[in-house]
Amino acid sequence: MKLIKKPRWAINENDVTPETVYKQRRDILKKLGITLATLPIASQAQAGIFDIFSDKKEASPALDKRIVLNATKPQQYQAPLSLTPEDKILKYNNFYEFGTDKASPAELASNFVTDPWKVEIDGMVNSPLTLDYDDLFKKFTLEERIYRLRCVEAWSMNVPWIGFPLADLIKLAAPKSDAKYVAFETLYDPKQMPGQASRRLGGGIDYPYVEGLRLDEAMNPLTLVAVGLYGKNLAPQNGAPLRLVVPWKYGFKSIKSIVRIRLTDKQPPTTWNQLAANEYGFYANVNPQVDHPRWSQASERFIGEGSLFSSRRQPTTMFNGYQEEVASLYKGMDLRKNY
Ligand SMILES: Nc1nc2c(c(=O)[nH]1)N[C@H]1C(S)=C(S)[C@@H](COP(=O)(O)O)O[C@H]1N2
Ligand SMILES: [Mo]
Repeated sequence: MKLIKKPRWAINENDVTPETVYKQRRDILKKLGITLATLPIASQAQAGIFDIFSDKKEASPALDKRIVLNATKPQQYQAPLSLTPEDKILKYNNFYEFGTDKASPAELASNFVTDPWKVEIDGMVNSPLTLDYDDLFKKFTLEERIYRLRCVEAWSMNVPWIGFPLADLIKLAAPKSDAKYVAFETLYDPKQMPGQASRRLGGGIDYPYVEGLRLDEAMNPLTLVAVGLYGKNLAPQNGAPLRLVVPWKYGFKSIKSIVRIRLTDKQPPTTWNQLAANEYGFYANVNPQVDHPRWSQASERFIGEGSLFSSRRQPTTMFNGYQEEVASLYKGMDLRKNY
């Protein structure tokens, strides 16, 4: 296993076997009828016991490389939701830069380089700035927040993110008074992102992936820049080293692996809207009453414990359950027109 230097913002070494992986391995040994007692003494030597599981499938490289983060746990964001298991969040992804099927990102992004990294905040601001990799973990107070994530494809997860309010970052840049929108851009690097090098693999999207929010949506306290989940920094497939999380909007608004954040006075173009404007709007607020042209949005498949396809169905709620926090942003707007 590759050893990674301990960054200043980390609180733990990364080369400790996580308890869950340890337990999984022990369960597998049990199923195979292997107990410590039945193994020859020599093979019980610490280093050797789990060697038969040291291929890529068992010891997920993404799990191994992640580092424990130090974060506060503000009470109002510790929602009593049942969490989606970590391995599902790590292995069931939408990240078309690494292929269009759910399993591809975890495989094809495993060597994606996220350190060093640079993110520029510019446009209509008085103090443009650039953040580097370490800044993402040191410059802002990191919080753990449990949020619902609702994909436009009608599945959902509950994720314990780690990150900081986007508002903290935007305030640092000091927006000019005429700025009205925030535009986001994902890294463009076809050498590393096979979906950008092939229209077939990348789902026909014109890269880089772009997204946008109205400035008041961006400044809402719920809008998060995530740098981690489940207590560790993000794996590449989840949008390392930083991605947006806008929990009251469909998942495609939560753009991954961001390199540029630009303040502007015009509504920015957004990737899925450009691809199919009648199916994906700029707002993309979760709304059980406004169906996708090809499927209902009234309910969703919650991805929890157990098989992906036996997951329970649950009703979808307005603004994904965050109406108290965000409904006022859309007062007087026709949400059927502004889907
Ligand atoms: N750059 C980029 N960001 C992206 C996507 C993508 O394909 N490329 N997919 C989006 C979609 S459709 C969803 S549902 C979420 C999924 O995030 P997750 O894989 O961490 O669950 O990421 C969003 N951000
Ligand atoms: Mo999605």
